[in-house]
Amino acid sequence: MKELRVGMIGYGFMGRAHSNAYKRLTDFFPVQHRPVLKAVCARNAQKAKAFADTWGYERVETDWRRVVEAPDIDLIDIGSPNNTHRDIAVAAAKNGKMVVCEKPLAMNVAEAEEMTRAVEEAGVPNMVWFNYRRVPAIALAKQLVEEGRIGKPFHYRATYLQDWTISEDVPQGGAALWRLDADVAGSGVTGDLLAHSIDTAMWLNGPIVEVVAKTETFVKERLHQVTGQRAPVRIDDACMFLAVFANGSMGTFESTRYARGRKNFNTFELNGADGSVYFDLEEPEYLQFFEYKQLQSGKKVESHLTGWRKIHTTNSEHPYMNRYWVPGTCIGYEHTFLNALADFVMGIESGKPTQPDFRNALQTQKVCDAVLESANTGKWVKTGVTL
Ligand code: SOE
Repeated sequence: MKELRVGMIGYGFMGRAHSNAYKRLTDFFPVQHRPVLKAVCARNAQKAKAFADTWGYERVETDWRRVVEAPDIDLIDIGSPNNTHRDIAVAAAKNGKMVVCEKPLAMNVAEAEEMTRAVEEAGVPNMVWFNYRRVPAIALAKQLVEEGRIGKPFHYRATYLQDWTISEDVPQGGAALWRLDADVAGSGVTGDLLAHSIDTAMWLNGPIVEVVAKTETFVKERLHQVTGQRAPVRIDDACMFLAVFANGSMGTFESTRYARGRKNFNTFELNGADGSVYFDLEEPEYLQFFEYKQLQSGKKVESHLTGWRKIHTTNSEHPYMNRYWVPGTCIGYEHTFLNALADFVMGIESGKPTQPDFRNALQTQKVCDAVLESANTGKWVKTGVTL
Protein backbone atom coordinates (compact mmCIF):
# COMPACT_ATOMS: atom_id res chain seq x y z
CA MET A 1 0.00 0.00 0.00
CA LYS A 2 1.20 3.48 -0.87
CA GLU A 3 0.47 6.42 1.38
CA LEU A 4 -1.71 9.30 0.17
CA ARG A 5 -0.70 12.07 2.56
CA VAL A 6 -3.49 14.63 2.88
CA GLY A 7 -3.31 18.32 3.72
CA MET A 8 -6.81 19.61 4.44
CA ILE A 9 -7.52 23.33 4.12
CA GLY A 10 -10.66 24.24 6.05
CA TYR A 11 -12.52 22.54 8.85
CA GLY A 12 -16.19 23.27 8.23
CA PHE A 13 -19.00 21.08 6.92
CA MET A 14 -16.98 20.00 3.89
CA GLY A 15 -13.80 19.44 5.90
CA ARG A 16 -15.79 16.88 7.88
CA ALA A 17 -17.41 15.26 4.83
CA HIS A 18 -14.06 14.89 3.08
CA SER A 19 -12.20 13.72 6.19
CA ASN A 20 -14.77 10.99 6.72
CA ALA A 21 -14.13 9.81 3.16
CA TYR A 22 -10.34 9.62 3.68
CA LYS A 23 -10.84 7.63 6.86
CA ARG A 24 -13.16 5.05 5.33
CA LEU A 25 -11.66 4.68 1.85
CA THR A 26 -9.67 1.49 2.31
CA ASP A 27 -12.43 -0.10 4.41
CA PHE A 28 -14.76 -0.14 1.42
CA PHE A 29 -12.73 0.14 -1.78
CA PRO A 30 -9.88 -2.07 -3.07
CA VAL A 31 -7.42 0.73 -3.73
CA GLN A 32 -3.64 0.75 -3.50
CA HIS A 33 -3.43 4.05 -1.63
CA ARG A 34 -4.04 4.52 2.08
CA PRO A 35 -4.93 8.13 3.04
CA VAL A 36 -2.88 9.53 5.91
CA LEU A 37 -4.33 12.64 7.53
CA LYS A 38 -1.18 14.74 7.87
CA ALA A 39 -2.29 18.31 8.45
CA VAL A 40 -5.38 20.44 8.77
CA CYS A 41 -5.13 24.16 8.22
CA ALA A 42 -7.35 26.98 9.46
CA ARG A 43 -6.75 30.54 10.62
CA ASN A 44 -8.22 29.75 14.02
CA ALA A 45 -5.62 27.46 15.64
CA GLN A 46 -7.91 26.42 18.48
CA LYS A 47 -10.71 25.31 16.18
CA ALA A 48 -8.24 23.58 13.88
CA LYS A 49 -6.78 21.73 16.86
CA ALA A 50 -10.22 20.56 17.97
CA PHE A 51 -10.88 19.39 14.41
CA ALA A 52 -7.51 17.62 14.23
CA ASP A 53 -8.20 15.83 17.51
CA THR A 54 -11.64 14.68 16.38
CA TRP A 55 -10.64 13.46 12.95
CA GLY A 56 -7.09 12.32 13.66
CA TYR A 57 -4.95 14.82 11.76
CA GLU A 58 -1.30 14.65 12.83
CA ARG A 59 -0.70 18.40 12.96
CA VAL A 60 -2.31 21.80 12.71
CA GLU A 61 -1.23 24.73 10.54
CA THR A 62 -2.63 28.25 10.42
CA ASP A 63 -1.02 29.32 7.11
CA TRP A 64 -2.07 27.30 4.06
CA ARG A 65 1.23 28.11 2.35
CA ARG A 66 3.04 25.89 4.83
CA VAL A 67 0.75 23.02 3.88
CA VAL A 68 1.07 23.37 0.10
CA GLU A 69 4.87 23.56 0.47
CA ALA A 70 5.21 20.70 2.95
CA PRO A 71 7.34 17.84 1.55
CA ASP A 72 5.35 15.24 3.52
CA ILE A 73 2.05 16.03 1.78
CA ASP A 74 0.88 14.57 -1.55
CA LEU A 75 -2.64 15.93 -1.87
CA ILE A 76 -4.18 19.28 -1.01
CA ASP A 77 -7.90 19.25 -0.27
CA ILE A 78 -9.52 22.69 -0.52
CA GLY A 79 -12.60 22.84 1.69
CA SER A 80 -12.22 26.50 2.65
CA PRO A 81 -14.48 29.35 1.42
CA ASN A 82 -14.71 30.05 -2.32
CA ASN A 83 -12.52 33.18 -2.34
CA THR A 84 -9.54 31.10 -1.19
CA HIS A 85 -9.76 28.34 -3.82
CA ARG A 86 -7.76 29.99 -6.60
CA ASP A 87 -4.63 30.96 -4.66
CA ILE A 88 -4.42 27.64 -2.82
CA ALA A 89 -5.01 25.51 -5.91
CA VAL A 90 -2.48 27.40 -8.04
CA ALA A 91 0.19 27.25 -5.32
CA ALA A 92 -0.52 23.58 -4.63
CA ALA A 93 -0.18 22.71 -8.32
CA LYS A 94 3.08 24.68 -8.56
CA ASN A 95 4.37 22.59 -5.68
CA GLY A 96 3.46 19.41 -7.55
CA LYS A 97 0.60 18.42 -5.25
CA MET A 98 -2.57 16.69 -6.34
CA VAL A 99 -5.54 19.02 -5.77
CA VAL A 100 -9.13 18.24 -4.90
CA CYS A 101 -11.38 21.25 -4.49
CA GLU A 102 -14.89 21.87 -3.14
CA LYS A 103 -17.47 23.30 -5.51
CA PRO A 104 -17.91 25.80 -6.99
CA LEU A 105 -14.41 25.58 -8.44
CA ALA A 106 -13.87 29.35 -8.21
CA MET A 107 -15.39 32.80 -7.77
CA ASN A 108 -15.67 33.24 -11.53
CA VAL A 109 -14.51 31.88 -14.91
CA ALA A 110 -11.25 33.87 -14.95
CA GLU A 111 -10.15 32.23 -11.70
CA ALA A 112 -11.35 28.80 -12.80
CA GLU A 113 -9.32 29.13 -16.01
CA GLU A 114 -6.20 30.05 -14.08
CA MET A 115 -6.68 27.06 -11.78
CA THR A 116 -7.27 24.71 -14.70
CA ARG A 117 -4.12 25.97 -16.42
CA ALA A 118 -2.12 25.52 -13.21
CA VAL A 119 -3.07 21.87 -12.63
CA GLU A 120 -2.70 21.01 -16.32
CA GLU A 121 0.72 22.65 -16.63
CA ALA A 122 1.88 20.89 -13.48
CA GLY A 123 0.35 17.62 -14.67
CA VAL A 124 -1.15 16.93 -11.24
CA PRO A 125 -4.31 14.85 -10.70
CA ASN A 126 -7.27 17.04 -9.80
CA MET A 127 -10.96 16.80 -9.04
CA VAL A 128 -13.88 18.95 -7.93
CA TRP A 129 -16.16 17.46 -5.28
CA PHE A 130 -19.46 17.47 -7.15
CA ASN A 131 -20.57 14.69 -4.84
CA TYR A 132 -24.12 14.23 -6.14
CA ARG A 133 -22.80 12.47 -9.26
CA ARG A 134 -21.89 9.70 -6.82
CA VAL A 135 -25.43 9.11 -5.53
CA PRO A 136 -26.11 5.59 -6.87
CA ALA A 137 -29.53 6.61 -8.23
CA ILE A 138 -28.01 9.55 -10.14
CA ALA A 139 -25.18 7.38 -11.46
CA LEU A 140 -27.87 4.91 -12.57
CA ALA A 141 -29.63 7.74 -14.46
CA LYS A 142 -26.34 8.35 -16.28
CA GLN A 143 -26.15 4.64 -17.11
CA LEU A 144 -29.70 4.67 -18.52
CA VAL A 145 -28.87 7.68 -20.69
CA GLU A 146 -25.73 5.94 -21.98
CA GLU A 147 -27.70 2.76 -22.67
CA GLY A 148 -29.94 4.86 -24.94
CA ARG A 149 -33.07 4.27 -22.84
CA ILE A 150 -34.14 7.93 -22.78
CA GLY A 151 -33.79 8.44 -26.52
CA LYS A 152 -33.83 11.86 -28.08
CA PRO A 153 -33.96 14.33 -25.16
CA PHE A 154 -36.53 17.14 -25.12
CA HIS A 155 -36.69 18.55 -21.61
CA TYR A 156 -34.49 18.85 -18.53
CA ARG A 157 -35.96 20.27 -15.32
CA ALA A 158 -34.00 20.91 -12.13
CA THR A 159 -34.83 22.43 -8.77
CA TYR A 160 -32.57 23.01 -5.80
CA LEU A 161 -34.43 24.49 -2.86
CA GLN A 162 -33.51 25.33 0.73
CA ASP A 163 -35.04 27.60 3.39
CA TRP A 164 -32.33 28.55 5.87
CA THR A 165 -31.97 32.28 5.05
CA ILE A 166 -35.60 33.38 5.22
CA SER A 167 -35.20 35.17 8.55
CA GLU A 168 -33.87 38.72 8.26
CA ASP A 169 -31.99 38.07 11.51
CA VAL A 170 -29.58 35.62 9.88
CA PRO A 171 -26.31 37.57 9.61
CA GLN A 172 -23.98 37.46 6.64
CA GLY A 173 -20.24 36.77 6.63
CA GLY A 174 -17.90 34.91 8.94
CA ALA A 175 -17.82 31.28 9.99
CA ALA A 176 -20.66 29.18 8.57
CA LEU A 177 -22.34 32.25 7.05
CA TRP A 178 -19.76 33.25 4.46
CA ARG A 179 -22.11 31.80 1.82
CA LEU A 180 -24.17 35.00 2.21
CA ASP A 181 -21.19 37.30 1.67
CA ALA A 182 -20.62 38.02 -2.04
CA ASP A 183 -16.95 38.92 -1.50
CA VAL A 184 -16.29 35.45 -0.09
CA ALA A 185 -18.80 33.27 -1.91
CA GLY A 186 -18.76 34.97 -5.33
CA SER A 187 -22.51 34.43 -5.71
CA GLY A 188 -25.47 33.06 -3.80
CA VAL A 189 -27.56 30.11 -4.87
CA THR A 190 -26.08 30.18 -8.38
CA GLY A 191 -22.61 29.08 -7.30
CA ASP A 192 -23.66 27.20 -4.19
CA LEU A 193 -26.67 25.18 -5.32
CA LEU A 194 -27.22 25.60 -9.05
CA ALA A 195 -23.59 24.62 -9.66
CA HIS A 196 -24.61 21.15 -8.45
CA SER A 197 -27.70 21.12 -10.70
CA ILE A 198 -25.69 22.33 -13.70
CA ASP A 199 -22.95 19.76 -13.14
CA THR A 200 -25.50 16.95 -12.99
CA ALA A 201 -27.43 18.33 -15.97
CA MET A 202 -24.39 18.57 -18.25
CA TRP A 203 -23.16 15.16 -17.13
CA LEU A 204 -26.49 13.60 -18.07
CA ASN A 205 -27.60 15.75 -20.98
CA GLY A 206 -24.49 17.42 -22.44
CA PRO A 207 -23.42 21.04 -22.80
CA ILE A 208 -25.67 23.97 -21.96
CA VAL A 209 -25.05 26.50 -24.71
CA GLU A 210 -27.31 29.44 -23.91
CA VAL A 211 -29.16 30.77 -20.86
CA VAL A 212 -31.51 33.52 -19.77
CA ALA A 213 -31.90 34.18 -16.05
CA LYS A 214 -33.56 36.20 -13.34
CA THR A 215 -32.24 36.50 -9.81
CA GLU A 216 -33.66 38.08 -6.65
CA THR A 217 -32.27 39.18 -3.31
CA PHE A 218 -35.21 39.14 -0.92
CA VAL A 219 -33.43 40.46 2.16
CA LYS A 220 -31.53 43.55 1.06
CA GLU A 221 -29.48 44.21 4.19
CA ARG A 222 -28.06 41.99 6.92
CA LEU A 223 -25.72 42.36 9.84
CA HIS A 224 -22.20 41.44 8.80
CA GLN A 225 -20.69 39.12 11.42
CA VAL A 226 -17.11 40.24 10.79
CA THR A 227 -17.55 44.03 10.70
CA GLY A 228 -20.48 44.16 13.13
CA GLN A 229 -22.19 46.61 10.72
CA ARG A 230 -25.39 46.22 8.72
CA ALA A 231 -24.44 45.93 5.05
CA PRO A 232 -26.19 45.43 1.72
CA VAL A 233 -26.63 41.80 0.70
CA ARG A 234 -25.07 41.28 -2.73
CA ILE A 235 -25.66 37.58 -3.32
CA ASP A 236 -28.56 36.09 -5.27
CA ASP A 237 -31.05 34.61 -2.77
CA ALA A 238 -32.96 32.95 -5.61
CA CYS A 239 -32.29 32.29 -9.26
CA MET A 240 -34.31 30.85 -12.10
CA PHE A 241 -33.01 30.30 -15.58
CA LEU A 242 -33.96 28.80 -18.91
CA ALA A 243 -31.35 26.84 -20.82
CA VAL A 244 -30.75 25.48 -24.29
CA PHE A 245 -28.66 22.32 -24.52
CA ALA A 246 -26.34 21.55 -27.44
CA ASN A 247 -28.51 18.49 -28.23
CA GLY A 248 -31.49 20.78 -28.86
CA SER A 249 -33.36 20.04 -25.63
CA MET A 250 -34.66 22.77 -23.32
CA GLY A 251 -33.99 23.18 -19.63
CA THR A 252 -35.49 25.00 -16.66
CA PHE A 253 -33.56 25.50 -13.43
CA GLU A 254 -34.84 26.98 -10.19
CA SER A 255 -33.00 27.56 -6.94
CA THR A 256 -33.72 29.44 -3.75
CA ARG A 257 -32.97 29.54 -0.05
CA TYR A 258 -36.52 30.81 0.59
CA ALA A 259 -38.63 27.69 -0.04
CA ARG A 260 -40.13 27.18 3.42
CA GLY A 261 -39.92 23.52 4.41
CA ARG A 262 -37.38 22.59 1.76
CA LYS A 263 -34.06 21.79 3.43
CA ASN A 264 -31.99 20.36 0.59
CA PHE A 265 -34.56 19.61 -2.10
CA ASN A 266 -32.49 18.69 -5.13
CA THR A 267 -34.48 17.21 -8.00
CA PHE A 268 -34.19 16.70 -11.73
CA GLU A 269 -36.21 15.16 -14.52
CA LEU A 270 -35.09 14.36 -18.04
CA ASN A 271 -37.72 13.62 -20.67
CA GLY A 272 -36.79 11.92 -23.92
CA ALA A 273 -38.63 10.26 -26.78
CA ASP A 274 -38.16 6.78 -25.33
CA GLY A 275 -38.23 7.42 -21.61
CA SER A 276 -37.84 9.74 -18.67
CA VAL A 277 -35.90 9.71 -15.42
CA TYR A 278 -36.74 11.57 -12.23
CA PHE A 279 -34.67 11.97 -9.07
CA ASP A 280 -35.40 13.63 -5.72
CA LEU A 281 -32.70 13.86 -3.05
CA GLU A 282 -35.34 13.61 -0.32
CA GLU A 283 -35.73 9.98 -1.46
CA PRO A 284 -32.08 9.48 -2.38
CA GLU A 285 -32.05 5.75 -2.97
CA TYR A 286 -34.80 5.88 -5.60
CA LEU A 287 -34.56 6.58 -9.30
CA GLN A 288 -37.86 6.86 -11.12
CA PHE A 289 -37.88 5.66 -14.71
CA PHE A 290 -40.58 5.69 -17.34
CA GLU A 291 -39.95 3.46 -20.32
CA TYR A 292 -41.97 4.05 -23.47
CA LYS A 293 -42.45 1.00 -25.66
CA GLN A 294 -44.88 0.59 -28.49
CA LEU A 295 -43.81 -2.82 -29.72
CA GLN A 296 -42.09 -5.59 -27.86
CA SER A 297 -40.88 -8.56 -29.94
CA GLY A 298 -43.34 -7.54 -32.65
CA LYS A 299 -46.30 -7.58 -30.21
CA LYS A 300 -48.07 -4.53 -28.88
CA VAL A 301 -47.15 -3.97 -25.22
CA GLU A 302 -49.82 -4.28 -22.58
CA SER A 303 -50.43 -0.57 -22.36
CA HIS A 304 -52.50 -0.87 -19.19
CA LEU A 305 -49.24 -1.92 -17.46
CA THR A 306 -47.09 0.97 -18.60
CA GLY A 307 -46.13 3.47 -15.91
CA TRP A 308 -43.33 4.90 -13.84
CA ARG A 309 -41.00 2.46 -12.10
CA LYS A 310 -39.51 3.45 -8.78
CA ILE A 311 -36.17 1.68 -8.70
CA HIS A 312 -34.71 1.12 -5.24
CA THR A 313 -31.02 1.45 -6.16
CA THR A 314 -29.66 -0.78 -3.42
CA ASN A 315 -28.77 -3.95 -5.30
CA SER A 316 -25.18 -4.92 -5.91
CA GLU A 317 -25.64 -4.28 -9.65
CA HIS A 318 -26.44 -0.62 -8.97
CA PRO A 319 -23.55 1.88 -9.11
CA TYR A 320 -21.24 1.69 -6.07
CA MET A 321 -23.58 -0.62 -4.13
CA ASN A 322 -21.44 -3.75 -4.39
CA ARG A 323 -19.02 -1.98 -2.00
CA TYR A 324 -21.55 -1.70 0.80
CA TRP A 325 -24.29 -3.76 2.44
CA VAL A 326 -26.86 -6.36 1.43
CA PRO A 327 -29.62 -5.49 -1.11
CA GLY A 328 -32.37 -3.33 0.33
CA THR A 329 -30.14 -1.50 2.78
CA CYS A 330 -29.19 2.02 1.82
CA ILE A 331 -26.17 4.29 2.04
CA GLY A 332 -26.10 7.99 2.97
CA TYR A 333 -24.92 11.47 2.10
CA GLU A 334 -21.42 10.81 3.44
CA HIS A 335 -20.95 7.89 1.05
CA THR A 336 -21.26 10.21 -1.96
CA PHE A 337 -17.93 11.74 -0.88
CA LEU A 338 -16.43 8.35 -0.23
CA ASN A 339 -17.50 7.20 -3.70
CA ALA A 340 -16.03 10.36 -5.23
CA LEU A 341 -12.73 9.85 -3.43
CA ALA A 342 -12.63 6.20 -4.50
CA ASP A 343 -13.19 7.22 -8.13
CA PHE A 344 -10.42 9.81 -7.81
CA VAL A 345 -7.92 7.35 -6.33
CA MET A 346 -8.82 4.61 -8.80
CA GLY A 347 -8.34 7.23 -11.53
CA ILE A 348 -4.80 7.89 -10.31
CA GLU A 349 -4.08 4.17 -10.14
CA SER A 350 -5.50 3.34 -13.56
CA GLY A 351 -4.13 6.43 -15.28
CA LYS A 352 -7.69 7.26 -16.43
CA PRO A 353 -8.49 10.49 -14.58
CA THR A 354 -11.87 10.69 -12.94
CA GLN A 355 -14.43 13.37 -13.68
CA PRO A 356 -15.25 16.10 -12.92
CA ASP A 357 -11.70 17.42 -13.07
CA PHE A 358 -10.95 21.16 -13.05
CA ARG A 359 -11.44 21.47 -16.81
CA ASN A 360 -14.84 19.86 -16.55
CA ALA A 361 -15.86 22.00 -13.56
CA LEU A 362 -14.68 25.08 -15.47
CA GLN A 363 -17.58 24.41 -17.87
CA THR A 364 -20.05 24.54 -14.98
CA GLN A 365 -18.42 27.80 -13.88
CA LYS A 366 -19.01 29.18 -17.40
CA VAL A 367 -22.71 28.42 -17.12
CA CYS A 368 -22.87 30.03 -13.65
CA ASP A 369 -21.18 33.19 -14.94
CA ALA A 370 -23.47 33.29 -17.98
CA VAL A 371 -26.51 32.94 -15.70
CA LEU A 372 -25.36 35.85 -13.52
CA GLU A 373 -24.54 37.97 -16.58
CA SER A 374 -27.97 37.27 -18.02
CA ALA A 375 -29.63 38.18 -14.72
CA ASN A 376 -27.82 41.54 -14.92
CA THR A 377 -28.54 42.29 -18.56
CA GLY A 378 -31.91 40.56 -18.96
CA LYS A 379 -30.60 39.03 -22.20
CA TRP A 380 -29.87 35.52 -23.47
CA VAL A 381 -26.16 34.77 -22.96
CA LYS A 382 -24.04 32.15 -24.72
CA THR A 383 -22.10 30.06 -22.22
CA GLY A 384 -19.09 29.14 -24.35
CA VAL A 385 -19.08 25.65 -22.82
CA THR A 386 -16.65 23.34 -24.58
CA LEU A 387 -17.32 19.92 -23.08
C1 SOE B 1 -25.49 24.95 1.28
O1 SOE B 1 -26.40 25.00 2.32
C2 SOE B 1 -24.97 23.54 1.08
O2 SOE B 1 -24.24 23.16 2.23
C3 SOE B 1 -24.05 23.51 -0.15
O3 SOE B 1 -22.91 24.32 0.02
C4 SOE B 1 -23.66 22.08 -0.45
O4 SOE B 1 -22.85 22.01 -1.60
C5 SOE B 1 -24.95 21.29 -0.66
O5 SOE B 1 -24.69 20.00 -1.05
C6 SOE B 1 -25.78 21.33 0.61
O6 SOE B 1 -26.06 22.67 0.88
